[in-house]
Amino acid sequence: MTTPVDTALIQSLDSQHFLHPFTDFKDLAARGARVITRGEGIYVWDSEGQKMLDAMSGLWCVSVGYGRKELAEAAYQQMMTLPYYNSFFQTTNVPAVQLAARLAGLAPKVDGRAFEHVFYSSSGSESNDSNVRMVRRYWDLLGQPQRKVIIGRHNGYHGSTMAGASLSGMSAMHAQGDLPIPNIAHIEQPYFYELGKPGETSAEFGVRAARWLEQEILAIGPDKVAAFIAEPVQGAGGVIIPPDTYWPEIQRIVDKYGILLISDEVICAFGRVGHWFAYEKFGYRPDLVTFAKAVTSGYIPLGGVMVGDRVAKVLIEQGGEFNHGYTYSGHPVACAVALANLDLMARENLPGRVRSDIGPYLARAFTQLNEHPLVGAAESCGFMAGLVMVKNKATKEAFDPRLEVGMRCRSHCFKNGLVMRAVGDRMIIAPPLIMSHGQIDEMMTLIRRCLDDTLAELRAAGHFE
Ligand code: PXG
Repeated sequence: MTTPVDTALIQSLDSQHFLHPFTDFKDLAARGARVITRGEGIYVWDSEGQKMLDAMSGLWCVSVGYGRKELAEAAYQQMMTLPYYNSFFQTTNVPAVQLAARLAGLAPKVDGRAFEHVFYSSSGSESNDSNVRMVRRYWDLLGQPQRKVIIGRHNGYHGSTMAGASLSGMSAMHAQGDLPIPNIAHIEQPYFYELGKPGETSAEFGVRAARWLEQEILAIGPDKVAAFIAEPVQGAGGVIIPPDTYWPEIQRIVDKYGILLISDEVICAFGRVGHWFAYEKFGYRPDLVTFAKAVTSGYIPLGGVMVGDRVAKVLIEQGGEFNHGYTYSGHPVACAVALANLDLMARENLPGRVRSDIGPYLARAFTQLNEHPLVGAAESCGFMAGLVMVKNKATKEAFDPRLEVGMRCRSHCFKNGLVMRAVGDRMIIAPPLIMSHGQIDEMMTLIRRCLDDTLAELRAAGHFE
């Protein structure tokens, strides 16, 4: 058991010394941070002893749940054997090589194209920085240095470094720090609920949304476009699931103009949507795949890029130094933990479980929330799901953003012992992939309770009929 924690002391030191990510520091200092002290299975506990069902897997990462001793053991063993060595100067290490080979084996070939190579980093953001560097190097080597523009999407999330935040399509992030950096463009997201036209089917919308890419390519000039980057399902943007017609049309367009396709699978890989890699589910052929988070189930930082044959061949065969890399590229302890994590995922068949058991089970339960008076639309993909709370279901009228309905709901979640994330008025989940049916039922009961409590609060304040 853990030793008791002096909550007031930790909160005070926290506000004195710790600047949290994506946080209003003044506001947090006034409220005090919740101190999370322990995790086991799908639950976490705070320093006051409150138990919470973690429907967000930490931050989309703890896919195998908390307290898995195999992962701690793998880290311990590797630290005792070789805690660190670099891979810069003609050296390598065993776990980094083994993991690269394992990942290459897990990434399915599509139309004969394989992913035989991995470039490592320690996070999703760094991996996308590596993508920008690698994409530009690729086109330089092919004698097309004018191909510099990378197209992302509004409300996409690709990280928080200068390049990661630039590829992301979040206006609040761009507003702070003169972003995006040059040669990054954005198209609109495939969010049917908000952007579908009256009378349009989701299939029709999916094709129309994909064609925004073609319009942007033509506006920029096809010979200037280097790559398109997108998440298979937008995570941080609010679990925005594209219509089935979206990805095939995107594939047609990138093929037509010969531009590289980057699948940012930092959230979607390693079972989240029922496959080791999400491009398999959606049936497209990326050239680069970003990964991080669940590759170690968040137990230790690790990220990277799966480099497909098309890019790897040029980088390797043309030669010349690629002037890019990190101290921790191929960190032996992180790679050893990833290997143990992937072993565990394979042993427990987590991608298969999501695909044919708990994914469909969650889908049945979650879509029933469409009947709730507050819910405009509720849908899931694999083991991630999102719903939008609206003022009027029939007209899709949104709440006044100043009411902060999502944050109100999130407060009810904490109170009821549930961790659920609010993105505006969307409530989203990405629970650990180890959940039993009983635990999914327990989570759904909590979600309903939180929606009911939010509804009662809005009604009492006269904000809902
Ligand atoms: N790409 C995607 C698709 C992500 O979801 C990153 C890149 C960046 O990864 P790092 O490891 O640099 O954080 C992410 C990260 C949220 C939230 O609020 C989501 C992320 C990170 C922090 C918060 O949902 N995703």
